[in-house]
Amino acid sequence: MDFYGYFRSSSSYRCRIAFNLKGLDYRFKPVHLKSGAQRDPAFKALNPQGLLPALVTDDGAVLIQSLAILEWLEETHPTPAILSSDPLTRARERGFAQVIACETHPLQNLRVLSYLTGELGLDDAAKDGWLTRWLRDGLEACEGLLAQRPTQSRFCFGETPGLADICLVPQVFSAERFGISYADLPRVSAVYAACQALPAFDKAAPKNQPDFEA
Ligand SMILES: N[C@@H](CCC(=O)N[C@@H](CS)C(=O)NCC(=O)O)C(=O)O
Repeated sequence: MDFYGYFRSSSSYRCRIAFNLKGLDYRFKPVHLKSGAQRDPAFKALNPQGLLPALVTDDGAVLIQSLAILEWLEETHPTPAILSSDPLTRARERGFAQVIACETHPLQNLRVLSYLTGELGLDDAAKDGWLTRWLRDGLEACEGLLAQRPTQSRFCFGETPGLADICLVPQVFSAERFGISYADLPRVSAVYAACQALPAFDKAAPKNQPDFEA
């Protein structure tokens, strides 16, 4: 498999965690987001949306959108599972993942931030206010969902990491990167710490990627 990603990309980070949890190898194809390589015609021929990640399977099929890639990985490499065998828990895991991937992360995306400071002319303080508003909103929702769980557990929805943890960790990492505190969210903090202790998560961290830049 060829995996097109970038060390700091949250949605690439999600896929890297899943590859590691499932013990899958891939050829890494770096796409330098900061210099706009995602808009190069060669990359847009692969993903017309011009966003990371993209995965080219061994059969040459191109997959985009991290949640779709994660679901495909789960269906083609079911062990170890990242989704519960219980339909209700599975729906909760997917709902939690979507709070992050559909409602929170898109508002911190490079192209959105560039539009705020470019076309809309916002200064850095206003941009930081935007980030704090929307990232806190998402993380507070995650804390609420974790508090609602019928059974409290080490990871989001059980004693092994799954889809929800895969989405939560890159989102908390982004909060740290943007200087947004989450210390008052005890369940989010505890799950993040539990995940950080696992090699699959550590190996997927931005600082451990071949294209890492300080
Ligand atoms: N919903 C998409 C999000 C994709 C996305 O926004 N990717 C970011 C990196 S995390 C990107 O490529 N940004 C480039 C840009 O904004 O120009 C997914 O989950 O894959």
